[in-house]
Amino acid sequence: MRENEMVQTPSNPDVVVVGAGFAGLYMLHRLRDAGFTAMAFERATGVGGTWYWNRYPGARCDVESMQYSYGFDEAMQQEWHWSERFAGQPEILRYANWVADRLDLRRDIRFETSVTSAEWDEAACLWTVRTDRGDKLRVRYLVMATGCLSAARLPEIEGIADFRGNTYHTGQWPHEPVDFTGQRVAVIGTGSSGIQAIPVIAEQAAQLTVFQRTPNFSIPTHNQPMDTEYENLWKSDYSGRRERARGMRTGILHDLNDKGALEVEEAERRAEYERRWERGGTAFMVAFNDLVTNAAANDTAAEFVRAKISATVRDPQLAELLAPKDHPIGTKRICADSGYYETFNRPNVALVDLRATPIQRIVPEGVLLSDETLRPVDSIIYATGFDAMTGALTAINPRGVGGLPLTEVWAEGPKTYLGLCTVGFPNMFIITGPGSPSVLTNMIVSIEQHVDWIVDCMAWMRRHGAVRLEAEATAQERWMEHNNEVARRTLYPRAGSWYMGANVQGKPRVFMPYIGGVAAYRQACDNAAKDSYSGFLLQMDRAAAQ
Ligand code: FAD
Ligand code: N01
Repeated sequence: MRENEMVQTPSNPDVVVVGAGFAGLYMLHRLRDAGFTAMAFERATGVGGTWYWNRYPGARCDVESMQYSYGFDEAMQQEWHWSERFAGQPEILRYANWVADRLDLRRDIRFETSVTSAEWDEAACLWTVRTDRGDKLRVRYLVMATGCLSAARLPEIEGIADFRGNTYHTGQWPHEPVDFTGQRVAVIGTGSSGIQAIPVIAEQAAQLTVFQRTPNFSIPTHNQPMDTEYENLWKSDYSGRRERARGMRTGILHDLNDKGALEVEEAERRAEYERRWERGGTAFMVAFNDLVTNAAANDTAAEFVRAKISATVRDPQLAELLAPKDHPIGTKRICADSGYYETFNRPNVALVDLRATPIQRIVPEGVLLSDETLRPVDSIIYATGFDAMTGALTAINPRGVGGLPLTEVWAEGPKTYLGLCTVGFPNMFIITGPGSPSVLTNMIVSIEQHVDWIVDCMAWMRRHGAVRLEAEATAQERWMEHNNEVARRTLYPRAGSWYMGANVQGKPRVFMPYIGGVAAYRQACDNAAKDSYSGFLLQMDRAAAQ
């Protein structure tokens, strides 16, 4: 495509935002309010990010809808009504569209346009950003709202392209309804996406074969229509509740327990797990205050869930295969399901244990296992996840000071100061980047905090005539050391999870999100800002001040 030197409106805005999910949308809104001109580029045809792409059957949030929504506007949060305790993907996508319309955001978003490169021009203190439509923009600030779970990943299995039937990835699901009626369907992968999709697909397909490499822990959601009383309770003090949520470790207002699992008698412990299992949802993991820090405490929760699996799945051999034993519960993202384990009691559902018989290759007729058994299928669904946290950033591979590409700078794993900025990439901000709490939290709470901080920072720079801001190497080093140290205090590094980069061959194994909690993290960000952006190098240019 011929290069279109400048996009038209506004020509060379102050800021380019990449992505129009919840992060990009709120970013555009705040930038506009603060008097900055901005243009967002979005690969999709519409807004919503995660909820635009992940249209697989059963997709829904696992943070309660009353909390998994923006909290920045009282009128909006009062007006929107969620129909279920945990909303499904279509409803969350409707919500994202409603927000975009209500705030009139679309006029600053270029859809069906991917940002393909970004280069820092040190002399001019500007980013040159290019898209696959030939746009070239020169902007002061680059904001990566590219998403932590937006780079869908097909597994390294030979022969994927040889398959004669239909192939799907949960993270790139078609827009038109997919009908599996009468089909033999394979689902490869049993993470959160597979676990949500499997029960729904099992109801439609003639035969469903689940290919499981690692069993995962899943807690039932017991999803239900929104209880009006519960909704009203939230809305009677929405802003107060949001504020309290911001002070929680995960950004979620949970029913916390300040006791350790081993401080109580067995009967009390079981009763607590039972109560949370019955209530449903991921609050199971805060049943006691030491489940992710103390292996013996964690074992009690893991054992409880394993017992639930064996009580649910009628075939004892199958129950055994579905029971996770290779990682502490919660150290891989805990799953939330609607009838997952029950699905394995259906006559049309089979499990293939890939630990015993790995996939040899995909062949035109289906899945060929290492023992030469062929599982013939009509459709294959890859529920194989994402190149998480870094994949969408390294795909753009911005070039910073001296033309250094991000892939080189992050060759041993992502390094950031506060998860927001990285040394060598001035005026580039990452929303919910590695080194921030992001994926360990209610992401919308984390997104709002990042966006607010970034826009406040840009406004401060404008007021003080600063044209360049870059993370300081020592501040970044200290932050990364602190990150590693808090991660080491937990059981998380014991799991081969995507948090650790373990799901992508050759990706460095480092614990990417910051596990010190949303409240402590917010404090660190606020302290840096209050201290005139300590930990950042600033370059002043009085003439450029507005
Ligand atoms: P995204 O929603 O991923 O949006 C990023 C956008 O950037 C995408 O639309 C992408 O197309 C675009 N983009 C990326 N690169 C480029 C490029 N180079 N050029 C142009 N556009 C680009 N979090 C929770 O807190 N609670 C939940 O219950 C929850 N459920 C989830 C369920 C699923 C199935 C998945 C996959 C994730 C879930 N998450 C959940 C995490 C979820 O990703 C976040 O909550 C949130 O939606 C992220 O918003 P975002 O705007 O940061 O990123
Ligand atoms: O991806 P995953 P996901 N052969 O990486 C398997 C969010 N989310 O899309 O564990 C065979 O978790 C892999 O096996 P193993 C949430 O944050 C939330 O499910 O590597 N199998 C694993 O079972 C979540 O954590 C919700 O051994 C292969 C699966 O594929 C994140 O998104 C819903 C394989 C991938 O699991 C990602 O979830 C959905 C291979 N070669 C998503 N390669 C909610 O409920 C991979 N696998 C809110």
